[in-house]
Amino acid sequence: MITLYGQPLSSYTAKVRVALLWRGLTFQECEPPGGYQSAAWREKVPMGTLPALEHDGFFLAESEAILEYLEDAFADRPLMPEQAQARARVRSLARLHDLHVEPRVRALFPLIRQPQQRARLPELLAALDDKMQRLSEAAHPQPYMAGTLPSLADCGFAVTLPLAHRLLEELGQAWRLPTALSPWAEAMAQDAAVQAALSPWRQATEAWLKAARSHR
Ligand SMILES: N[C@@H](CCC(=O)N[C@@H](CS)C(=O)NCC(=O)O)C(=O)O
Repeated sequence: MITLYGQPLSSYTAKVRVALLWRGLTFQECEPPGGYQSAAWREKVPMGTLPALEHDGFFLAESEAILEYLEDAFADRPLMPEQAQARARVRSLARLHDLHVEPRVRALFPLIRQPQQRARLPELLAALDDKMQRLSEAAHPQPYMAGTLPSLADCGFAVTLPLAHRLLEELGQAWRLPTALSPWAEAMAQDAAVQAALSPWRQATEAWLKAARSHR
């Protein structure tokens, strides 16, 4: 039995959902026991973050560790190539998402909630575009980030880049991916598992944006 602990609005939860659906695994989803940021949740995940995964009594936090665990535990449905250097490249691109790109997207959230911060948009947009340009130079998608097949390197970007697009749209800013990433975006848009994984996250994001709009 696999349980994904998370919340619909959590993009890192959606990242793990992409991997689970790509693998065709059956799983249930639960909100964190006691609620997000609760003492009960911190007892299980000291950093208090989402998501976490439970598999037959084994409990694990941190999305990238979860993705690698699924790779080891369900080896018949790989999201990693076999060759050592190709595997390392997948990990490197996945790190690039978590450490460089996602934080630049997350930095846009305060601008949605607090219109007085919007003067920072040009600076934040330039920082994001710089990371996107570097990503396009690092990845050369064919059409997936690490080659011709989906891999762990795609899971985070599958959520974060639509999130960037949606947040910037909300901020009145048209945004386009670097041309080299267009085939990747097209592949994601046509991928049924990715779109199913994003569905609860999209709904929650729209509800959050609506609520943020009404509080301004
Ligand atoms: N490195 C963590 C990051 C997860 C993360 O930042 N999750 C967000 C929700 S999408 C969160 O829990 N934020 C609250 C916090 O950091 O306290 C992972 O990959 O699981």
